[in-house]
Amino acid sequence: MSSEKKAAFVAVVGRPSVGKSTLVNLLCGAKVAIVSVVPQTTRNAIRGIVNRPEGQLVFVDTPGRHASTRKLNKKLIEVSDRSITDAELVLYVLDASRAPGEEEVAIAARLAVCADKTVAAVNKMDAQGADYEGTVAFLNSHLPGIPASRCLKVSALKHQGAEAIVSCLFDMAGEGPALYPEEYYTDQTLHFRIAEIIREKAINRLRQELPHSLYVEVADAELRDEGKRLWVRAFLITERESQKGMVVGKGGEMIKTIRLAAQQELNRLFDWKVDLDLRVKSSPDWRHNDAVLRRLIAP
Ligand SMILES: Nc1nc2c(ncn2[C@@H]2O[C@H](COP(=O)(O)OP(=O)(O)OP(=O)(O)O)[C@@H](O)[C@H]2O)c(=O)[nH]1
Ligand SMILES: [Mg+2]
Repeated sequence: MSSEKKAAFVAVVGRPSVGKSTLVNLLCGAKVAIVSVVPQTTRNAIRGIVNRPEGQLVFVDTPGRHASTRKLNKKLIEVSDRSITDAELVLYVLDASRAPGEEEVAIAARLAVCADKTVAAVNKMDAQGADYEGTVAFLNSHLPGIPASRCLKVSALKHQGAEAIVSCLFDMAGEGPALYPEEYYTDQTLHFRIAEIIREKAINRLRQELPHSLYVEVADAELRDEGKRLWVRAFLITERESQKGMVVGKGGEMIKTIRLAAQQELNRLFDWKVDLDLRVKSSPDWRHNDAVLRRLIAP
């Protein structure tokens, strides 16, 4: 092995809900990206950094690629496309427990031009009906450029298969200096991470009602008590005025549950004691508003 260190950006790509964010968190050994059972949870290119003696891999988690021409969805596809183009390597995540279908065929077609820089992670091997051979047969026919040695079995949920992925990607990575300081595991801003954790808690509790209609804005964050406490004011924003009631819940129960769950997780993630002041407001039709989308789904 050369003594030079390696470095690469790795775009993590696939259908919605295949487990990309769960896998990125496992690879990074830290909660970098939020996770939910609702498809299209991830809305940004989210970087998670892995430092090893061999060098550094920067995983770029991306929104699941869903075939729809709605404005928000088109933005999400753009984020995915840009990440694929910009990255030196691609980690293509597939769900072994779901038949491929048209959406998967479209993704394979998108990745055909970069098959030589792609590793396939066949995820959810723990799930009932997981079909590794079937998934590899799909890959062989649609992406023959990916050899069997780069089709890896994974269960992100059961923490299995991450090391093989890291080592395969380091084998393919080029030499280069680290892209981030070695103590970093993500480059997200504090405001963004807080907003995402709140959104995760909200999505997971309101998933029947309005997961896609929500976004979160952190209005203010301030250290208090000689830097021991972090006070945060954030807004959960619905698309319609009439949806606010659902988020608040009967007697304020729902917003309280979301606030406490978010606060608990933020206390685990950060060294400060977090005080979260969480409120609800509406921003009519934000999913069709270019200015809001630009702010929310920055590259
Ligand atoms: N059984 C099983 N479930 C998994 C595995 N990995 C992820 N999941 C579940 O799949 C669901 C979606 O996971 P995410 O990590 O949010 O999926 P994603 O691909 O990032 O989804 P989007 O951001 O919406 O594109 C969650 O309920 C996860 O717990 C796995 O290895 N096995
Ligand atoms: Mg995700």
